[in-house]
Amino acid sequence: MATTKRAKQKEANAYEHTRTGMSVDALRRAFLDNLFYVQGRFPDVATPNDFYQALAHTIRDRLLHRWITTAQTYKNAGSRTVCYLSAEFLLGPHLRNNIINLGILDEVRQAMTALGLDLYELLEQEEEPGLGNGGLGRLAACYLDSLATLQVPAIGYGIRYEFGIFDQQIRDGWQVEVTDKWLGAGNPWELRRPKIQFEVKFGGHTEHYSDDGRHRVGWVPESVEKSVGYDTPISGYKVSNANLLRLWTAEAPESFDFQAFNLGDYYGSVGQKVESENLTKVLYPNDEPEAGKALRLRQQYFFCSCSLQDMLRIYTKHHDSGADLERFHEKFVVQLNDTHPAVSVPELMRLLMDERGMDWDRAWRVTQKTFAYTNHTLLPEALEKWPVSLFGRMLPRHLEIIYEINRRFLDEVRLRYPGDNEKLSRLSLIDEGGGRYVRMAHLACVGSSAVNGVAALHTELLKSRVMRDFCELWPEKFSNKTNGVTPRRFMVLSNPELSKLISGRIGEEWVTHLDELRKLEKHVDEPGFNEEWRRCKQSNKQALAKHIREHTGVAIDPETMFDIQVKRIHEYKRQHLNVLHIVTLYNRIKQNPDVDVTPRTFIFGGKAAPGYFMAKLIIKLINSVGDVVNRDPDVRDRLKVVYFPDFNVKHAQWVYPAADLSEQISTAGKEASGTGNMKFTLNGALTIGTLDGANIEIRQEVGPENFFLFGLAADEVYTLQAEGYRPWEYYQENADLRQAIDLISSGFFAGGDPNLFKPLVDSLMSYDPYLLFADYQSYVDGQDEVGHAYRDQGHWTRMSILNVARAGKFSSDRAIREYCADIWHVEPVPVELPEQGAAHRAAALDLNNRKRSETAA
Ligand code: NBG
Repeated sequence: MATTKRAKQKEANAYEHTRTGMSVDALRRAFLDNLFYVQGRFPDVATPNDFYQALAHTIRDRLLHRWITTAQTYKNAGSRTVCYLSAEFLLGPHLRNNIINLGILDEVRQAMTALGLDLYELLEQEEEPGLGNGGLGRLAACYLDSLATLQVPAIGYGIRYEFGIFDQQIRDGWQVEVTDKWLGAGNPWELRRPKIQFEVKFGGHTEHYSDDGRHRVGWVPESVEKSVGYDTPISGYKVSNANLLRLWTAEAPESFDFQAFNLGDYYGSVGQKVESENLTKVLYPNDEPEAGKALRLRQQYFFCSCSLQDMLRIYTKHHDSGADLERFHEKFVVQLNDTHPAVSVPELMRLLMDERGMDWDRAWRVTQKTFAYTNHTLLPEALEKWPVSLFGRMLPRHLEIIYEINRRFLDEVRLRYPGDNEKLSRLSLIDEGGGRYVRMAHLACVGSSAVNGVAALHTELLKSRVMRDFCELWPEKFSNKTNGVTPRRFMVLSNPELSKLISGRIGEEWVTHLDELRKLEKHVDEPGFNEEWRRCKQSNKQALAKHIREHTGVAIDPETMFDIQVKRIHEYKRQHLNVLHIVTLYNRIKQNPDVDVTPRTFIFGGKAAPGYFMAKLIIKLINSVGDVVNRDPDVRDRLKVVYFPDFNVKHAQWVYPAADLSEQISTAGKEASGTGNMKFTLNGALTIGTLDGANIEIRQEVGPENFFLFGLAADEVYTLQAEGYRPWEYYQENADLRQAIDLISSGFFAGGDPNLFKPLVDSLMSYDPYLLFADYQSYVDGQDEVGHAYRDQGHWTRMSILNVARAGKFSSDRAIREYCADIWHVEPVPVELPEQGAAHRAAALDLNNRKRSETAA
């Protein structure tokens, strides 16, 4: 029975693939065509990159077919579109993801094999677009994936940085930053759209005047920049929908300033072009002080203005009631990914009022209904604010609008809380305490109809602390949307073996309905299954070991526990707490060489902001401790420390599937959610973690008995800080801690230099806001428990299976469904794909008709 069904399905697939140009033969022919006509190469002289490009174009063409059909379908449906505005999209390599989404991995592999090529070597050629720093940008990419898979009309809008996040090298234990030249070999996934071009003004002054009794405002800018859109298709998993990611780049309005050129100022005229194009040159690393980053504010405004102008263009074109902009929000809902796009609020007001003649009240109604805002951090230093003076100089009209929004808003507050000046100054969009600043989170909140946090605890803290006054004012605006990650990239793509094992037991439904993983629970005590599960992990560990060896020359042993911490390097994420544990184990072994410790390989990865001294020192510390530990014959077979350089999406895909233990050890209340924690869990790693961010929900789902908890809870952190945290006392009272710190202070890991790590130790011993010492003992105890548990491989594997089985909640599909239902109020619009030939014929017909009607006219 089942076989006939499968055979029928196979036949249907084969038919579908022929129909849509995805049979092995069609793929092979298209590949060769692209090699000749796009790359201009014969196989004999083609480089691996030529082969990659030819295959990428082959796949892209198949997506374009879907994409055009999707655009038509959405247009005809007249449905509401979600616009996801984000300064970062950390997409990761496209090729394999798109092949998987098209459901043609086998076909492509066969087509390449027939030509004597190895698909996996070609995949390795791809440079990933590193247009993001970390979790926030990666979340945006996961959400685009889910939006397309769920068939929701959506556009991602962002910036096409010429240089994305820097490439990281480790030299002598230190981080060295190297420019990321991701466009160097050409980007086959994007289409330049020279006609989708907008002007963006900067600087100058405003002029207020009366026109037929109506108050009008003109903005006389100092400079005008021009944008060009680049489009990348975003495929959904095994659906015909393909959405759009539109990234903006700045181009000089004229390649030359001809006037200056005629006057003989050749370099000056080229300089203007260089200055314009600098605008979208480079992504800013986060975790650095915002002050003085005028270019960053320029970038933010630039991409928001282009995106909103584009939406207005589409609105006017598609819903040809262009005059009726009062219903704009019925067709577009705009999600602000953190405050980076918050300047969209005054920009939409300006476009509606100054450029389309709408009055304030109407424009404000539309604006508020259009926007929703996601907050991604509670760290005060990460909450964006711009000096009023800088803002006014760059965006004089926007500052006026912000003042007016604020005036009206504070009038409302005064009515609600007469005489409460404290509250007024706490809520104001302008921070008046010591220098004047525009508070971007306040602007985003006032200008939006919905505000959300990214994990349950984070939303609670947002409501009760950072945005408390706002929540009191508009409780209905606030909600929680716990983050999620895409199971396509982070399971199907990066962990094919485990995916196959899972599908063999419970079918393939889980790929789009991750809750289905629950069905694994009934297999948990099947001895065969348990064993296969362990074999998968082992084989992924071998693969990672090989990969690390190729990249760093360091050999690691897949028989040891892989204890992994990969994420941005930051004091609040406490990579140095992990180091304290390593040093503690080292001391234990040195004191008693026969002591029983579970052999572990500690793997670290992550970039530090180039200007964040402490974070860079933490990297040096990890490498220095590694140097000593790895070389010491007493510990060599039991502890190993490696730094895997240049952690990015491509490398991450090797890491998560190979982890035994996931380190999620931030100080409680500091990590908004985390998404790496979810990726580890879904790949069968167990977590040692604090009650922070989404860890809390992971623990709830998988069960406390399958999670290693340690450390203070957020309220205990606040209490301790309020009472006065005295790290010195922990140091005095805890001999192991003292020994670890003393060893670092002595210069033992620094070639005898006691000054190298002094700044780090000083901070831990005095004002440390991340309370390492307070959590130290509890962490070491938790780690001992981990070491003990790992010895019982049967039980460990059981816990690993249960972690996966119960982690269905952490799919980005679930998160996007919640956004759709509660915030965006949008519905799926399924797309039906015509035959490739039929699509061409329809287009030709269309063109003929157009020609005929033009002739007639
Ligand atoms: C980050 C948080 C993470 C969270 C991601 C995605 C910023 C400002 N915030 O905890 O630190 O998982 O956002 O929501 O990058």
